[in-house]
Amino acid sequence: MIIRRVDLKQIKMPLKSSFETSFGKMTYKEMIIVSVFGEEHIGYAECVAMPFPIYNEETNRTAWGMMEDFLIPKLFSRRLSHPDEVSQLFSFMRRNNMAKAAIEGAVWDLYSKQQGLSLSKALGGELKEIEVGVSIGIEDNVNSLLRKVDHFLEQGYKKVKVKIKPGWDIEPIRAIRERFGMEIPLMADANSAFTLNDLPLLKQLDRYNLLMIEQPLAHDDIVYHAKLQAQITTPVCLDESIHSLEDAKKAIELGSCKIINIKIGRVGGLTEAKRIHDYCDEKNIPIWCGGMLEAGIGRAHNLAIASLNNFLIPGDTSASNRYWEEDIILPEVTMSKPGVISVPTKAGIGFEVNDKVIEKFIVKERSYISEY
Ligand code: OSB
Ligand code: MG
Repeated sequence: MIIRRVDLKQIKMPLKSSFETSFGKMTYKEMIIVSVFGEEHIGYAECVAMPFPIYNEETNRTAWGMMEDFLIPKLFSRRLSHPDEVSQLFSFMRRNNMAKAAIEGAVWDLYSKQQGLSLSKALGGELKEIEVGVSIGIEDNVNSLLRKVDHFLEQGYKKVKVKIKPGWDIEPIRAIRERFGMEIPLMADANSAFTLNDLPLLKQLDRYNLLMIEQPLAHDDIVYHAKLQAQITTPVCLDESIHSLEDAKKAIELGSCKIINIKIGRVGGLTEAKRIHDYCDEKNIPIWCGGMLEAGIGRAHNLAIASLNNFLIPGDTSASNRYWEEDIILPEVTMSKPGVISVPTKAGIGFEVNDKVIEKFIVKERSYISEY
């Protein structure tokens, strides 16, 4: 694969409705669109870092700097024959996984376009359609939460995830169960907002037949999560704590979780995501694809990874219209039937990039040309 040019474009797009988690409220999303130029094709990916280092340590600005100063020069320094080599090439750098994943993902898209394969096929995905859920932020009050849950169930979403934090914990879950019954697929995501001191409260959640509780404890913990899992029946799912296959192995060995949420950005790319998938498959640990409020390009990458066989739980990859007035790809991501999205079959990510929308929201851009 010959890569002579990489473009970075940062865009800032308003979310259709604000999204609040235990770490803050977002009304817009910034993302860096990476374009990697081959001889005939362009590979695309989206960096999923946030404007603030509140989910992990990265921001759009740090990711841009890491790509510009280290990752793009490294990419230009060697000729690749397969995108699996990119994560190896980037392993000199500690962390900064979202920056790494953005470049690596664009190379994967380019490679699959060169091979004439869908990104899903290139990754070894076999699922033709995937079941999807929706992640609902912290709402101002229970009534508005119930209205949202009703709205998304109406659209057919196969899993409802609600964000919780101290003070917005049992009540929203109880209210949803009371209104919609004990059987709708429901889970909670705490984004690290609790500690083991909250054990009595977390134990109360066991009454509500939740599919799982996602990342209840610290973002960098696997030890206390194991203590927690031993004392509650609700399965613990790790998000923030898992950055690599190594992390997943340790968490599974310790009993820190029964389920893992895979985000391509958090684990440093598609190759690592696939390795975690394969390992969890072997260990009978169910996984699902998380989300970072991606625009269409990132969403397309999520659809491709979620087409691997062990993605058995509906993920957070909702349709474009759940987030955006207008997405950056054509066609937009829609459900083919209620709660189901078809995995694209065209080459690469399988969508056209809508440059008109990108131009509308662009805040910064730069091209990098290889000197080799
Ligand atoms: O913890 O899964 C999370 C969004 C931003 C940062 C972290 C998380 C989320 C979501 C939204 O839950 C998932 C989505 O709809 O993309
Ligand atoms: Mg999460």
